[in-house]
Amino acid sequence: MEFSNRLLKRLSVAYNVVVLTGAGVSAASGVPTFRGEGGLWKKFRPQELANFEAFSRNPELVWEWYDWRRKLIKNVRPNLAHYALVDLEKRFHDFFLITQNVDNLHQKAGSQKVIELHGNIMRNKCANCGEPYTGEISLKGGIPSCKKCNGLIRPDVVWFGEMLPKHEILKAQEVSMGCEVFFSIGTSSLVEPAASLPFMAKGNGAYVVEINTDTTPLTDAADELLAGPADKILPDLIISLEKYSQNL
Ligand code: BV8
Ligand code: ZN
Repeated sequence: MEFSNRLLKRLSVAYNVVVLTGAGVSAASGVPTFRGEGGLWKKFRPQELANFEAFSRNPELVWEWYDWRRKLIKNVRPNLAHYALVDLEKRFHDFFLITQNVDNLHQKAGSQKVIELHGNIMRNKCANCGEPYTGEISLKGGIPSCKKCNGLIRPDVVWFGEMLPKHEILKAQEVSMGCEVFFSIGTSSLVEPAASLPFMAKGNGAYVVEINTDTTPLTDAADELLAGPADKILPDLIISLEKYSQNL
């Protein structure tokens, strides 16, 4: 893939770069996205699963869904997009990887500076007092309860209508507003407050690049859309950046 001189030039002198990722980055690892073909929302209805009311009404059903996703995620590996982001992290003095994904694949690939906006499906906590729960989850024996307050244990992910973890969203907004180049990769740019981050970056003078197989509500506002799969585009970008820097 060819990249614009504008992008390569900016990246070759950039000090701080921020990346926002969504489910599209994990697609090549075999993790279903939410809204695309074969997406999770096609088979299930979000209002029945990814919110607290659904969990209060039918915790077993919600746990079945997460257990199914967790088993799927346990068997998948990071793909070339994840590894390219590990490489990209080493090239800039200040680099932050903000992810909406809960699949732990950025950490598995070796990314260090990951800001998890929507939690992590591999972690559990008490639905009542928030106490982390490190025990095994085996649904056969029923949903485990909190040792502290006897509340039900739930996945440590952010559901619709729930506030995002304060530290993470504040840090994500801070670094987005202070970066020179902002990448939005593999996200439908629909879920707030994550979807506003590229607009905040742009409002503060960042060069905004979208990498997506489709267009999204961000596309018109972005400085560039690199159309295609992230697991192909990102490794190509690393190679082009390497060549560009050598010819400087
Ligand atoms: C909150 C749970 C305060 C974890 C998820 C009305 C208007 C605006 C906002 C709202 C509104 N009403 C309510 C809201 C707020 C709501 C929201 O944004 N709703 C939207 C949908 C209208 N947000 C919230 O509730 C958030 N909390 O705001 O609290 C508040 C409280 C009450 C009321 C108002 C405000 C909580 C948000 C977190 C929700 N949790 N999931 C889990 O089970 O995983 S959301 C779910 O969507 C995932 O977490 C995921 O991270 C997130 C975003 O999805 P994407 O990652 O973008 O994935 P998607 O499938 O959509 O897109 C994939 C993209 O990749 C596509 O563009 C595709 O083209 C592309 N692609 C595919 N393959 C590739 C690729 N790209 C590149 N390469 C490829 N190979
Ligand atoms: Zn508790």
